[in-house]
Amino acid sequence: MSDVEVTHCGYIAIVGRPNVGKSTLLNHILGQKLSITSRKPQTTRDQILGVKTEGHIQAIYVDTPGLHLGETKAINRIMNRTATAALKDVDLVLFVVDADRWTEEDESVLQKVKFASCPVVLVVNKVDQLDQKDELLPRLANLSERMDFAQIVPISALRNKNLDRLERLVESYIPEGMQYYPEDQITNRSSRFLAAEIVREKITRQLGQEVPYEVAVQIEEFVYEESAIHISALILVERNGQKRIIIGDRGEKIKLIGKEARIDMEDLFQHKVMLNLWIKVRSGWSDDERALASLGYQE
Ligand code: GDP
Ligand code: K
Ligand code: MG
Repeated sequence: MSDVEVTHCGYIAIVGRPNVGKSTLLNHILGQKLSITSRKPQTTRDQILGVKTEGHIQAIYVDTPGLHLGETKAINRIMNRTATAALKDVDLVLFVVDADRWTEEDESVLQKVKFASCPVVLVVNKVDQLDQKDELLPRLANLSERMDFAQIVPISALRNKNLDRLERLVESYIPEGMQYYPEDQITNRSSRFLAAEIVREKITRQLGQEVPYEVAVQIEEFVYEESAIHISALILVERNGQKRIIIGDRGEKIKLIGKEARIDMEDLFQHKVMLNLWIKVRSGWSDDERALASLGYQE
């Protein structure tokens, strides 16, 4: 127990289209890799909470899947519902955009964010790789004419630029309230869930465009022993070709995925990990609401 009593506690939703850096922001605020990230959209499929308790303030961040335009597949519909629900019942919204680009998808997020019942901070991310410098200011001016932002904060989540300022700003919006999570708890998610997410991240990163977002990971075994945590993960893909790609020549790709995942797990769990990966083809899972529910993608 810390000796400072928590007197302020609140929820902050991190929203924005896919790939603007929402999960990177959460990880860097927490100083721990909790939410998986990658260059590909749809990396974050579920809502995940990141809890930061510092002094008398507990900030509960809600990382969301990006809002999508395509609602054709069941998994996209579920991800959109998750992201929209996060806008309700929070004390502050961080609307994250890419400093360099404004797209139709940003536009549709703006339309939703407009109706948030709490203050909205516009977080302009990736300023470290800003190319179109002269386009940014007019765009921001235009945006703030169309919506009343509590504040506009330029940051680089990846390079930890201006995150201190953003956090102090966030804290100023956290209302009085009782502590919700113990101060050493950093997420609402189970270790099993985090383990599955780590494997999914490594697969997403290892593969080029070949395999889209049709990979799911199920943890079949998670046994904690003094010597090591024994984890078995089942990778589900849609097609045989995807299975071949993930396995790679003489199994070298899946070996690498397993190695990288194990290193991240050991870092997160602070314990030795023995990881086993299995792979299975199960076609149609990403478009089948029932199969999704059994994988945990449910509200
Ligand atoms: P999300 O889909 O909004 O959660 O985005 P991610 O956090 O997964 O990040 C998408 C990609 O943008 C990843 O490749 C990140 O490394 C990259 N990224 C995130 N923040 C920054 C940043 O501040 N600067 C740069 N250059 N890249 C970033
Ligand atoms: K992403
Ligand atoms: Mg994400």
